[in-house]
Amino acid sequence: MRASMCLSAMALMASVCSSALAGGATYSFAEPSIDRWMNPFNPTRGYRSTASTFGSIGVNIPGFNFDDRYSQLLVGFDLLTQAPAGLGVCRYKVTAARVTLTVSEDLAFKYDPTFDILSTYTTADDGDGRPMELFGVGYRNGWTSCRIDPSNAALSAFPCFYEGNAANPGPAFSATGQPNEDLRNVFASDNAGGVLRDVSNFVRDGLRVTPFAIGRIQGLASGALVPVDTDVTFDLDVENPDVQMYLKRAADTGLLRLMVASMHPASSQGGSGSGAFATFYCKEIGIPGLAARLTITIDILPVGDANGDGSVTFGDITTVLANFGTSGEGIPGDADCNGTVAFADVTAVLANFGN
Ligand SMILES: [Ca+2]
Ligand SMILES: [Ca+2]
Ligand SMILES: [Ca+2]
Ligand SMILES: [Ca+2]
Repeated sequence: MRASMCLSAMALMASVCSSALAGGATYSFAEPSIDRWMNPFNPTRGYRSTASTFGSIGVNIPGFNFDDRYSQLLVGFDLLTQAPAGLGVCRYKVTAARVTLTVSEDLAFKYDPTFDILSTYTTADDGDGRPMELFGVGYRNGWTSCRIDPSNAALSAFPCFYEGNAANPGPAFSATGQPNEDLRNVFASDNAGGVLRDVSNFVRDGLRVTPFAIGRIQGLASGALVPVDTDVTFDLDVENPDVQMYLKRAADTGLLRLMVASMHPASSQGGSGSGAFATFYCKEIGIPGLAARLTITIDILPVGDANGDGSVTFGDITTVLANFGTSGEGIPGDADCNGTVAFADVTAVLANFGN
């Protein structure tokens, strides 16, 4: 509709249309809509003031068999409270996204700013600690993301994975409440090939996993113990197509959900300070600036922009032809956003040429 209006009045309206349709904006969220400690033995569901992340390699409790990424932290931001949602996945391009968390325990774990490859987990710690990692999120048992609104009962019940409180403690860890592996209702995923696979048991399954981001600490040396109240920044790898697709979907739904995880050993296995693992503030700490925050830059692409460079030019015809006959969500060449690349996409480029 908007595109045809632009076309019919192109001579007069070209500059107005392009400014209305194209261009990006940066949005900042001072705290998450939801933050929840995804540990099977979390009795307080969504309303703990801190949440820790650690692995279960080497943990052996008779009768239990935990996920490798045993303790995860779910953080979510309702982008739709600030950014336009629902334009179609292919209309969005996220050019930057940064999540910042703050450490709530003093000198509990070593700072490892680099990715640890799979083989370092199958033998022993590689000696320089474990990185803090950020992932996308997948669901089991019919749960899904909804806008967080505690005043709306329908949004604080199945299938919405909501933020619990003392009166309504939030969804259980798994369908049965069981803590064992492959059961968690919400799990970390790397969206490999566009598929939201559960990477919680990547060591057991031998998965080569690519996190969306590694946590970085400004001014702290690799291997140093991390002081309390240290900020950890996660710059999402928007150039990774799996990450970009996840973010495009999030921009379209208006709901971004992410999982913080690390393979730090649990405290029972030793380590300096109060525990060998990372612990972060949640918004229930009640102090502004300590819970997870997000800065995200979202470009809205013009209709007809088949190659996602922000304008509709001859290069988009080339991209349509180069991808002719392919199909999938948000793929290059899909100028009319219908999920396939066909002749109609050439028409869509020509109809919006110059936008
Ligand atoms: Ca919370
Ligand atoms: Ca390491
Ligand atoms: Ca283009
Ligand atoms: Ca198409």
